[in-house]
Order: sequence, then structure tokens, then C-alpha cells
Amino acid sequence: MDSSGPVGPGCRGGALSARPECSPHPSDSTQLVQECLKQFEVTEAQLRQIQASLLGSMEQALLGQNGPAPAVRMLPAYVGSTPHGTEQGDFVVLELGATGASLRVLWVTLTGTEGSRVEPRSREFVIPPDVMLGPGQQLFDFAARCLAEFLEALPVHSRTLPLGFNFSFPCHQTGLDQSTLISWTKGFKCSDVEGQDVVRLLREALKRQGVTSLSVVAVVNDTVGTMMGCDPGLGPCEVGLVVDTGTNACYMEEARHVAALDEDRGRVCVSVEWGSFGDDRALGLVLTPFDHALDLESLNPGAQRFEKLIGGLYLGELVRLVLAHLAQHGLLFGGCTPPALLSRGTLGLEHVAELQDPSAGTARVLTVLQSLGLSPGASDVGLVQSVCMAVSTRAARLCATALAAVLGRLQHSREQQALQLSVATGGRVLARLPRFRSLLQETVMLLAPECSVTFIPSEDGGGRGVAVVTAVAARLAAHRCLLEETLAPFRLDQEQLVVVQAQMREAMAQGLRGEASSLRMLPTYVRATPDGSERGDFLALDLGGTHFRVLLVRVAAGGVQITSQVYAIPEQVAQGTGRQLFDHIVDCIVDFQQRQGLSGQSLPLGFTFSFPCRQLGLDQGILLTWTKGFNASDCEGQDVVTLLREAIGRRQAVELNVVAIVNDTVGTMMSCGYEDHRCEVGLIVGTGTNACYMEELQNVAGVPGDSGRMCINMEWGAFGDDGRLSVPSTCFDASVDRASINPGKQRFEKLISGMYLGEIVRHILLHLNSLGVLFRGQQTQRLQSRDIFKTKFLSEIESDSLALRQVRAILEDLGLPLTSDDALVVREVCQAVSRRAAQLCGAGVAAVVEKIRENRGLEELAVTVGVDGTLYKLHPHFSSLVADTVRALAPRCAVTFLQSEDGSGKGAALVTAVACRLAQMARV
Ligand code: 0WK
Ligand code: BGC
Ligand code: BGC
Repeated sequence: MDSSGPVGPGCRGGALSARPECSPHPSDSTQLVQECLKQFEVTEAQLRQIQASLLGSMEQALLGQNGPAPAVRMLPAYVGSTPHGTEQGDFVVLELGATGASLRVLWVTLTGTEGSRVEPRSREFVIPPDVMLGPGQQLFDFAARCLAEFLEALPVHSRTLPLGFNFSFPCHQTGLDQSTLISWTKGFKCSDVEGQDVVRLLREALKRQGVTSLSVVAVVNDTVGTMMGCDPGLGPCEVGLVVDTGTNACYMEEARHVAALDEDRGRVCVSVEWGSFGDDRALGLVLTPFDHALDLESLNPGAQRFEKLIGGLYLGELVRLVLAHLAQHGLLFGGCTPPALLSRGTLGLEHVAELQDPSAGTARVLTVLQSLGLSPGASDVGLVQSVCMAVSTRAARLCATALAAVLGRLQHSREQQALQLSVATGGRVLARLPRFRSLLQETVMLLAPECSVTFIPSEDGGGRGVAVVTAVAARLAAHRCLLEETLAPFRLDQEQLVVVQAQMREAMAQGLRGEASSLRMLPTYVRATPDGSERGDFLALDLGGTHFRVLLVRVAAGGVQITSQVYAIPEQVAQGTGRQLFDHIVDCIVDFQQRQGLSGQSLPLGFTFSFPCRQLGLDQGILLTWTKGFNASDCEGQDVVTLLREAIGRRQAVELNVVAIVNDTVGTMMSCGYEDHRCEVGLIVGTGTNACYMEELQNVAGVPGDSGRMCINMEWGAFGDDGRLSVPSTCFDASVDRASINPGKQRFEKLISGMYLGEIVRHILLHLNSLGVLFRGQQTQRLQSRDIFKTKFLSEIESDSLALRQVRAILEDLGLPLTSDDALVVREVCQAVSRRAAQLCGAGVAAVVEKIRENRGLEELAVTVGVDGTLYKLHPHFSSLVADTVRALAPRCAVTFLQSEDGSGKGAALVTAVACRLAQMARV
């Protein structure tokens, strides 16, 4: 710096000396003084330029487009859930960083009733300089000891008190209690903290110091605490402004404008971190040599340039540098530069506040200067005050400019020209420099005239606000525990799944041996999968899934052609009489034949009948019990093919040759087997669930012959109906079972399939609603109605491509009054329920493929599983979770899952084709 500018500490030619350096009083002093102070004047044009540049940086950062050195950071503060006003309880707040070399501990009691306040108890602890610059552990241990000391005198009574950590530094927050320090500011520079989660560091320190009565539930930036502490009676504060040792602001931004967040509804609090504005030279036009000198000697040169123009930590230093400059140029203190004026930190905020206080008379100013080791003359008072005024005026106007930029952002974000809002303010610069406050208001009105701003000084530096955020965090943390507790039984670990696999193997063996077992292991009389030589036209029926279909299946050399028609099975038919049901089926067949010009033709027909049937032959199946919402009378215990034939018989002029009845699992296996000959397992995960596979005939009791294989319909939906399934049954499963038309039956199915998952979720949501975790505990009528939460919602809500906003849309269509937190909770519930279903299904498939491998005495087995069913096909993660579980539980089986394209109708036709071919060969 040239001789005309300020000098570095100490004296010319090097080392600091106690003896003041003196220089002659220049003739043109007034002009020199004017020149010097003029540097601190910022014109309105410059302010507007800074305002525009800052607004530009803010919007760039919101879009996630930060340059190499982000001008401002725009950090989401995870405070979206605004206080209900009902928050109550005792909270401890630890404030670190807001007020420089001290930390404050507060005990805040929230009454939960508007207007009634309990004065917080607080204590300030001075932080030794070596602690502010030493190892991070030392700083956090110091904080923990202060907390312990503070609590000693207070009625803690072995409770665990929620602690809110007011940590006033730039942090990437990833949760209300997770925050990574980006960089220190304001006189702090502890090692091993930047890049770390400061909540973890505090928790570890509390542990090391044996403080067990505190649980850290939230970390909050001081601007957020200031905004949240704003008395709701004075109107919602949507901006929090702090000017203390450092400076910063936060405000409520539309969530959809924050690229870093996956949310578009509602608002979220964003900490601007404007202290770093200008680090990319945007401030070049207003920075003075004094600012550069201050920056060079600071702990973080080149950083926080904007803060160093405004923050209370720097105002005194700037004044000192100017006073030193003026003294060295003989313009002050008789041209003598006392050592005090050359040593950093001599002048603090309180000095500037006193020196510039217009009501402080000359005597007072002289006293203050003498207390600093200076020997001022009366003539110096005016100049010293002007210097203080120049520095703090610039600070106030620049702070106002930044605030005006934030207001401009709010105008953009709310698409409102005129804005009326309250700004909560905190910090000693605002509190101690009255001129600062008035200049701030004036300049804001100048730069943002359309905004009518009410400034609301925070009464306790944001302590109450931090307590409110902590209360909200505590509430969310408590909700998180309740949610974890509720969902824990749905989280199955590998060990539990291995047990399920073993229990299924045991039940399979018992079922095959014809012993009592919840797995009926029904022989299907399908002995082979298609070999591609099948030919002909076949009719097929597909009953039991979401849709009833009639199909015309043409099997030719070139492949299989299918024409099909979906028909509805009204509930009153599905739950009417058997006669009604089968007459309805024949009506559909006749309608189909007419549409396809097949009337009068008697094509071989394959009947996919997706219910448990004991087959006595390919075309004989005794219905054992209805499942999946069907309950037609006079059918159970009857041969379904007979019932169909009788219905055909009741209909004049209809000729149909029912050749085979197959289960949809068998149809699916056959249909996929036509494409992939290794397909020896059929799996359905749709309305219901079930599996079949090719078993060695010798293992099938009750079916003559012991060579070759036969397809076994496991009817695994009933697995566990004998109580031998160790998977914990939750009260929600019990509610779904109780409300079903077949209580106590199809236990495994009711844990897995599409007919039930939505209902399980609905019951869990009702439970969480009753606990106050969801929908603010408000009763939601809509959720009381059965089947209102469709299983397809799970598939939609869990889709990765669906942002939270779409989750909300689905739920709002259900008329649920939800917050964004609620949408997250609902998604988590859906994930837990579908994950359990997929894992259990995977454990079942693992049991089957291991059985086949062992049947064949193979080290390794490569097998294909043909799959169908809406849940398996539409759910975004179900199929991969099933495959992961099978890989984990049957590592020696290479399992390919082949989704059936044409459903099991084709399979039924192929079974019919095989039967016809075999019958043909038998006749030849
Ligand atoms: C389509 C098949 C049908 C089966 C259904 C199961 O063609 O046989 O019953 O899948 O899935 P859902 O329709 O129950 O979801
Ligand atoms: C920090 C901010 C804080 C402000 C006021 C700045 O140095 O980066 O996080 O809000 O000081 O304390
Ligand atoms: C039935 C099975 C059928 C499964 C899938 C179950 O309810 O009992 O026969 O395979 O649903 O549709």
C-alpha cells in the first residue's frame, strides 16, 4: 500500500514500538480528511448496482447454478413446518457464533398459549481465543461444559431436555438435526470442523463431558431463530435479519424455486449467507484500501467480503485503520500514532457505538478514546465521530441494499409487486447503533419502495425462535420415533426371511406328502411345458384377476395369436349365486363368439380359474374355497368345469368343449414356457398371489406314477393359515383380515397381494393420524372409508420419478389435509408395506427354486419364473426387491423372471393344445 494509504501494524521500517510515531500536520488536512471519508460514501447508483447483482446471485444460487466461488449460498434451512403455536415445554438453546467470542445458553419455556410468555433464563460464557482458533473438539467440549454448568442450577430433574443448537455459520443442512459446516466466519477457525456435521460433534462432546440430560434435536442458523422468534401476534415474520459480529438474512422462499429441494408446494426457509457476497469481486467498486487491509489481516482473507463491510466484528477495526491512517498523516491525535491504534481489535463495536453516539458529548468521546490508550485532543472528537459515522453509515446502507435485494426476490417469488411483510431483526449492531436502524429503514424504502416493511426487533436474539424450531423438531423427532415403532414390524431382516423360506419348505414337503399343511400343493395334471409343436384355435377364459377375459388363441408354426375381450364381473355376481356367476361367464363367451364370428363353433376351451381347486384331472377341478373377494354360493366343493358345462347347457345353441381348467399360475408358467423352455415356475402377484412349479411326480402323494414331473399349484396364499408362519402379524394386518370376507384365511396373500396392501397402508395412516403424526392429528373422514387407498397408489407414490409434489396431489385428491412432512411419511409407509410384501414373495420363490435344485441334486440351477399380476408389473420396486431376496436366499439358483405378456389365457390355451395333442396321439 502506498505511503498515502493506511499502514500495517507497527511502524515504518518494521517492528512495533511503544513510542508513538508522529508526523507533521499537513496544510491541506480538510481536503485529505474529506478524501479519506469520501471513500466510504456509496452512491445510490452503486447501491442499486449491488442490489441487482446480489439479487442475480441469489436467483442463480436458487437454481443451483453457483459459480466457482458462490457469491451467496442460499442454503435451505429445513424449517418448512411452521410452528402450530401450540408448541410447549422446556427447551435448552445453545447459541454459538452469533455474538463473537461468547456463547450463550438459554432455558426457554414455551407455554403453547398465544400471548403468555415465560422470560427465558440465560447465561453468557466468554470463549477463550485459543478455543476459538484451536481444535474443534476443544470448542465443542467447552460448549458442553458450559451447558453442564448452566443446567446445574436448573430444575432438570433427570429429564432429557430437547436442545436447539443455534449455530451461526454457513452450513449445508440435510435435516433439522444434521448440518455440515461449510466454512468458519467471524473470528472462529477451529480445526477438524469444516465439512463435519456439527450436531454429531456436539453430541460427541456432550457424551465426553457426561451430559446426559440433553438431546440435540435441531440446529438452526441465528437468522432463522430470529425469524421464528417473532411474536406471531405481530404478524408472521417472513424475513430474519441479523447484524451482530457477522451479518446474514433468511427468508421464506417458495419451495418450488429451490432446485436443491424435491418439493414444490409450500415455502421453505432459506439462509441467504450474504456475508460471502462480493467474494467474486462484485463489490470492487465500493471496497476501500482499508477494507482490503482489514481483509488481508483477517482470519479468512478473500472471504466474507460483504460481511467485513457490515459486521460488528469489523466496524471497530475499520474505524481503527482509518484513524491510524489519519493519525499517520498528521490529521489526528496531533499526528501521533499510539501503538493501541496499530494493534488489531483495539476498537470494538461498543466503542464505535459510543463514539458515534450523537448524544455522547465530547467528554464521553475523549474518555472512550483515552480508555483505548489514545491521547485525543478535543479537536479530534468531531473527526473520530465522522469516521465512525462514515463506516457505520456505509454498513447500514449496504445492509439495507442486501435486504432490498431479498425483498426483490420475495416480489419475484410471490409474483407480487407490492409486498407487506415483517422483518425480524436481531444482533447488537442493530441494537447498539440507533443510526444504523434508521438508515436501514430509509435505504430500504429508497431501494424497495413497493415493499412496506415492519421491522420487529427480536427480544431475545432468537433464543425463543430456536426453541420454537426445536419444539417443531422435537415434535417431528417424536413423530419419527412413533413412525419407526409403527413400521418396525414391517422391516424383515435376512434371518427372518430365511426362517420364512424354511417354514415354506417344510409346509411344501408336508403338503406334497398329503399331510396337514397350510400349503395345499395341488396336482394340476400338467405334466409338461409346451414343446412348440402345439397347433390350432382355442378359446380361453381367464377368471380371477383384476379382469375377466375371454380369448381366442391361435397357435400356429409362426407363433401364437391372441384376440381377447375384457368383461366385468360385478361384485354382486362375484358374491351372488354360483349359477348367476357361471351364467354370466357363458353370456360373455357368447358375446365374444358373436363379436369374433365364432358363433356355433365348438372350439376346445381352456379355463384359467384362479382359485384353489383340487384337480382330479385336467378338466376336473373341485373349488376348495373362494378367495380375493369372490364368494359365489354353491360353488365351493363343486367341480368348476361341471358348473361351467351346466351353464353352457342352460344356454341354447352354445357348443363348447371344455378341455382343461388351469390355475393362473400354471397358465402363466405355460405361457412363458412357450417363449423360454427353462420356465418351470409360475408366479402371480396381483389381486391375489400364488405360485406353481414342476415337481418330481415321485414326490407327489396321491398321484400315481413316480417318473417325470407334474406342475404343482402351491396355493401359497394360504401359507401360515395354520399359524405356522413366523412373520409378525401387525394389528393392521389383523384389521385387514377381520374386515375381509374370509377372515383367518389366505394369511400369506393378505401380507403380499394387491387386494390388501392399500388397506394395510390405510390402517397404518389412520393409526398415525390418531397419534397426531399425520395430518396434524385432525380426524380425516375420507380415510375411514374402506378401499379408498388403492394399492395402485403405492406404485405411484413410490415411483422415483414422482416428486413429492405428485405424492401430495394423489393424497389431496383423497381429500387429505396434508403437509409436505405428511407426504414424506405416507411414502415411507407405502415403502415399508410393499417392501415386506416383496421380501416375503422373494422368500417364497427362493423356497421353490431351492426345492427344484435339490429335487434334481444340482449344485447350481438355472431356472425361469414366469410372472404376471398388476402389482408385480406396475410397482416400481417390487420386482427388483423380489429378485434381490431370491438372490440372497437361493444363491445357488440363477433365477430369471420373465413377465408374461399375454396373461395366462394363452397358457390355458397351450395346456388345452397339449391335452388335445396327447389325446390325438392316444387316439392314433
Ligand atoms: C393376468 C393373468 C390372470 C391373472 C392376473 C393376476 O392373465 O390369469 O389372474 O394376471 O393379476 P391381477 O389381474 O390380479 O393383478
Ligand atoms: C454466518 C451466518 C450468520 C451470520 C450472523 C455469518 O458470518 O455465516 O451463518 O447468520 O454470520 O451471525
Ligand atoms: C388364489 C390362487 C391364484 C392367486 C392369484 C389366489 O387368491 O387362491 O388360486 O393363483 O390368487 O390370482
